[in-house]
This record gives sequence, structure tokens and C-alpha cells, in this order.
Amino acid sequence: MELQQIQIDALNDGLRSRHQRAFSYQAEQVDRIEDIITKLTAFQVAIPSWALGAGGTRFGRFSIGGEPGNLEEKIADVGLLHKLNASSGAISLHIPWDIPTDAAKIKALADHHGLQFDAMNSNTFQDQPGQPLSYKFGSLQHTDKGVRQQAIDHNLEVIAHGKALGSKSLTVWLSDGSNFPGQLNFRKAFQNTLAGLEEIYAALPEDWKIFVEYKAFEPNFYSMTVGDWGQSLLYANKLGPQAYTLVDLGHHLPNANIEQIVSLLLMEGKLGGFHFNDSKYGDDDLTVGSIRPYQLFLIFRELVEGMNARGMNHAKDLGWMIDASHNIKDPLEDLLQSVEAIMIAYAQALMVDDKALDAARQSNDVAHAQELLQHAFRTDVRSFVAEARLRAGGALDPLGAYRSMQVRQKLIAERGAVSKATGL
Ligand code: RM4
Ligand code: MN
Ligand code: MN
Repeated sequence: MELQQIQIDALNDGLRSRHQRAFSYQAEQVDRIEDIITKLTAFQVAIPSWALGAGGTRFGRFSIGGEPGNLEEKIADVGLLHKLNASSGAISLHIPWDIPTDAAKIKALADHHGLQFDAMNSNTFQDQPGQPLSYKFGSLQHTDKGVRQQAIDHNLEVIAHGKALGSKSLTVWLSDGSNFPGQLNFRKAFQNTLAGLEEIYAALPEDWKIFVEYKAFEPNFYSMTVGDWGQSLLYANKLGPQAYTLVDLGHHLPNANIEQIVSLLLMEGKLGGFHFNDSKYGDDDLTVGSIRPYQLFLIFRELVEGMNARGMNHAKDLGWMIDASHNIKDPLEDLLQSVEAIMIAYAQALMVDDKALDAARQSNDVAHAQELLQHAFRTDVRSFVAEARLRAGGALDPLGAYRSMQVRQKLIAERGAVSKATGL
């Protein structure tokens, strides 16, 4: 199904005067409002193909109905999101879950929805049917050269698919690691992994980036071979200028200071991409901003400050993506909420008075420095985000529009109540 602009405009008409009142009241209190709106309009967050269906846990999975059954339907779903929020203009594919059999056709379909192909993701954390060698004891780290080669070849295949679609980056997340002390020689595991990454790096097209994603634990619980930002940065530095670290918000040990990590990676020119989600305990993959919105704001604040310090384009120079899993909510509703939370945090980060903050820091005025950040965080910027959306042709209230147009009911009617998305 597709949403028509005329439907969105009609819904917006009913909300317009209330929005205008809120927007003019809030905008009056902010400097550089036009600059903020322009930046918000340009900012696009990629949607991962695997977040469009129900996830589940190892205890079970509950179907939500109308899930996309193939790549075309996944693109259509992201098209729906983008039509509503004008901020989800890219999709990130996972191979082999999303192998494009006819790349030109898939590309044309994405174009039709105004979508680009964000980072391609490889998968060496599961065994696929018919796969000759198993990843049970790792992929690039494996003691067996044959397994390592299989994982390298898979990544080269992912690059080839990405090239055909116009993607510009490869994200490698490895589940490699060990479950018990003694299982692994850490140094050899690192060296094998690096050697494999070097071969993949050598196959990257010149205008591509490779993102090395780290994760503290799970599925391995004693050690992970790319376990934290230090290890990821080591790989990225050794690989070369096209290699970067990717930060997934759920991949840290509890209470890690992610904003500081982000700041230092940016300082080194080695932050490449971002996976947004929220968590209370671990890799919970919950809706962005649903548990720790202040942390999200602080991270965005470092992102904005660090990108400005390097003269980077906020919208284009880093890979922005959601990485989430939906167990009880409608994934499309959840993703609308996630994108909204990201835009809000970004808008608040753009509002921080840098000069005043610098001065407060310089004079060690701790209370004032804290006030300056909290003032931005506590400002209600929802009407700014809505205004940016409105100007780009999106819905003033994307979630409300989604519900009143009965999108899920229509998807269920089209695809059935028991359709299952490929993915996790
Ligand atoms: C991992 C990691 C990767 C994602 C997979 C599905 O935990 O976050 O980014 O590709 O999940
Ligand atoms: Mn991730
Ligand atoms: Mn994850």
C-alpha cells in the first residue's frame, strides 16, 4: 500500500492552526530557528530492514501481522515511514536476509519511495542453510582458515550487492568471541580478525567506508573479539582511512559514558556511523529515547559539537541508523517514535549556546555549564521537528496519521495476519 500526499495534507489541515500557535511561541524564544529547521529537514535516519517485523526473544515471538515478507515489501514499509515523517529516507539491508535478485528493479522501487541504500550489513553470526562450514566458534577469528575465508567471501559478496544498489558502506558486526576462559587466544583471535578485515578492506570501492561495530557481550559472554570502542578503533586505525568505528547505543557495559566515547572518536576522525536504540540492561534494542532521553541528548550534543569542530556536514558525513527490535509494539509505530526521539534530541543539541558553555567551562562555572545543557534539554522542541516535517511534505503528527489511516489494518489485509519478516 502507499499513502497519498492528499491524505496527509488533509490530516495536516486539521492540526495546522494548533501547530502554528505552538511553533510561533517556541520559535520566538530561540536564536537561529531557520538554521535549526533547515538542519532538521536535511537529517535522515536509515531504517534497518530487520526492524520492520516482530523480533522476539529466545523465549518466543509474537507475530504482529502484515509483516513484510520480502525485500520489496520492506522497501514499501520504509516508504510509508518516510512519507509520514520525511526523515526516514534510507534503508539498510542485511545479507543474506535481503538478497536483491534484481538490483535494478529494487533500486527503481527505492527511488520511487525516495529512499537510498544505507550501509550494507554482513552476517557471519548465523549458519545459513546449505552453508559448508559453521560459525559456531566464530567467523573471522576462527582457528580454521577455511571458515575465515568463507566469512571473507561472504563480505565480498555483500559489497557486490551494495555496489549494485548504490550503497556506500559496509557494516561488519561480528559475534566472534569466547564463552569460557581458556577457549581463545585473544591475540590470535584479534590477528585473524584483522587479517580478514584487511582482505575485506582491500575489496572496498574507493568511495566506500567500512564500519567496525563493537559489542561488549552477547552472544559470547566471556570475551568479544570486537568488544569495545578501543578494540574497534584499533582495527579501524590499522585498516586505514576508509575504516571507522560504529557506535551502537546498546553495545556497552552498563552506565558507560557513551557521549565521551563519541567525542573522542570524532576527535580522531574515526567515528563512522551510529546505531540508535535504547536500553535499560544490555542490547535491549528498545525504542530510541524511551528509557534515557537525557543521555541521548548528551550524545547528540557531543555529536553536534564534534562535527562542527571538524567542519562536518551533520546529515551526510556520518551514517545514522536505527538498530532496534520490536517484540510487543507495531514496528512501524515504534520506528516513528524512534525517529521522532532522534530528531528531538538533535534539535535540542542544536540549541545549546556554545559560546556561553565555553565561557562557563573556562571559568569553571560548573553550575552554569550544567544549566546551559539542561535548558536546551528542557525546551519543548516538538513543534520545530513538526515544522521541519511539514515543510518537507510529511505529517504534522506521523503516529496519529498512521493510526487514522489504519495502515497496519491495511497491511494485514494485504499480506495476511501470519506473514513473517525475514531477519532475526
Ligand atoms: C547485532 C548488531 C548488528 C545487527 C544485528 C542484527 O546485535 O547490533 O548491528 O546487525 O544485531
Ligand atoms: Mn547494531
Ligand atoms: Mn545490537
